[in-house]
Amino acid sequence: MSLGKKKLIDLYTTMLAIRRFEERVVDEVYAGNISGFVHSYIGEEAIAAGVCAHLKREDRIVSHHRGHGHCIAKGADMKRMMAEIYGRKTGCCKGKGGSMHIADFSIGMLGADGIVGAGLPIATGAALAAKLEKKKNIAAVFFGDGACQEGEFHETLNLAAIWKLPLLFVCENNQWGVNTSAEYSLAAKQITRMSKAYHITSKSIYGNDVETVYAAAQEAVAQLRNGDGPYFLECHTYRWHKHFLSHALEDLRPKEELEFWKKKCPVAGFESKLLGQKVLSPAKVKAINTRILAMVEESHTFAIESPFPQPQDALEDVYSA
Ligand SMILES: Cc1ncc(C[n+]2csc(CCOP(=O)(O)OP(=O)(O)O)c2C)c(N)n1
Ligand SMILES: [Mg+2]
Repeated sequence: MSLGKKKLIDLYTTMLAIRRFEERVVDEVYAGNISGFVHSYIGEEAIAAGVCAHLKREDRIVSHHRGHGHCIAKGADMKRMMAEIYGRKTGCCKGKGGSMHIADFSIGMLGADGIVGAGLPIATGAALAAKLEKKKNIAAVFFGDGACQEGEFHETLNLAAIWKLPLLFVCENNQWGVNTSAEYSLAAKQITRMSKAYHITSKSIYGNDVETVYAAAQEAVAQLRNGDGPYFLECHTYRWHKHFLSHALEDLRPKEELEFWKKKCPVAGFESKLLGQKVLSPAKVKAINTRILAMVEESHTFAIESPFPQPQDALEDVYSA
């Protein structure tokens, strides 16, 4: 598959935007400027970029605790994201959610979740809604290898299969859940063995190559829009940072493993490929980088200059049935 120059540069730009945004967040967390738990998506950028490139604004996604990349790839406003991470009133969720709960319904981002696996049934509802709306819209859910050990994972696979829902399962298999390896904790060993057991079309791919992800997601989304039921995409990848950003948390993953995967950086790898193919020039790379860094800086200024919510705001935007 040969993508046009514009598409290739778009994919690169999305990945770089995620990377630069995340790098700033990492720095701010370690400087003690951001409170709460923050999980970095660095190292996994190709998945969000490659999948979301096929989604329309009306398609809905549900993310997980490592969700900043999905938000950016789906078109979220960086300023409102950063403000949310800083717990400010101008944030996507008025500062009440923080890093792990960024949602923006206007772009089809239904939210992220601190409860492992909790996004799966929510996405099932979004896919059911899409099916009932009959507009050929779809839903996609991002989750980790750890979520595949949850009961709701199986319930979701089962319902999506029997109801032929337009639901794209995107498993970001970074091989670890905190400090427990998937090799130890997943009895099925290969995650797609489980999805195949539910008769769901499944594919396992290398998730650090954005063109590979893009091609696989294209095939998956075509099936979903055609009404042919769910699709399961397992993407092999690796996170570069500790489970969450903290001086106190230990990282028990083997150092050599991390170094091995850092050499497979999705952003640097794609950049050198595009430079080699003359799709990008060094000047263009510099210009894209400068523009993104300015956006990140602007988002940061916007966040820290925004007010915190007030105690009485806790009673707004809540309801009881
Ligand atoms: C139901 C539930 N169990 C345990 C936890 C604690 N916890 C938070 S993230 C995590 C690991 C998740 O691993 P994975 O799904 O592979 O995502 P990753 O962090 O690797 O991206 C665990 C065990 C939780 N938040 N919710
Ligand atoms: Mg994991």
